[in-house]
Amino acid sequence: MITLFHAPQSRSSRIVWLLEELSVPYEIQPVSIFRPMTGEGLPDPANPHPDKRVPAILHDGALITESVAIVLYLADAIPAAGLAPAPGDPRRGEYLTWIAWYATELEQALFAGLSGALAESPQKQRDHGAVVERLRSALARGHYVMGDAFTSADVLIGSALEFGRHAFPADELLDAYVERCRSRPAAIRGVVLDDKSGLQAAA
Ligand SMILES: N[C@@H](CCC(=O)N[C@@H](CS)C(=O)NCC(=O)O)C(=O)O
Repeated sequence: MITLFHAPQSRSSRIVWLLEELSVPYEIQPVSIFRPMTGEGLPDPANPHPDKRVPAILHDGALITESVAIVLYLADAIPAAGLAPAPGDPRRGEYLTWIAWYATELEQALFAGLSGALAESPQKQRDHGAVVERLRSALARGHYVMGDAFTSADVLIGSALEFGRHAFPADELLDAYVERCRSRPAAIRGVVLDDKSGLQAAA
């Protein structure tokens, strides 16, 4: 059994989406977290994450934290879902590249775009432009970052783009991609479960 330690409308929401894509039994354990934007919420003693953050999962006694590690771990653990090319598959390298690119390039460009840091730094502007161009050229070739096959890399990239869409310029390819991700049946179920866990946490 997989247990997801989850706080609504946070980085663990996309793991709910991923678990729905994987179509495996799992349980959601709602936990409270400190929310720096509002100053609300307290770290939850029931959360096994060493920093009391989300997401965290427990699987067969193993604790996994960090969104990227969780996404890689779960997609590999359930190969039948077809969300990750396996080691040895010629597409494995491209898949790992997209996941690492999300963590090291997209997240930074997104927060630079949201915070206004772009205006002060030609280097950040260059990095930000490169992120947009990399995404546009991938999405001009297919529905998802690796062509027409949806992978777990799209869970990270699609959810980050949806969260920070206004950090990037208006663009039909990016908008269509966000909409395509958002309208996947598993993503829609994920939103419902996210809302439900929020109500449970508030009760
Ligand atoms: N690098 C971590 C970041 C996790 C993270 O910052 N999660 C936020 C929610 S979006 C959190 O739990 N914040 C509570 C806190 O910082 O105490 C990941 O991607 O898993």
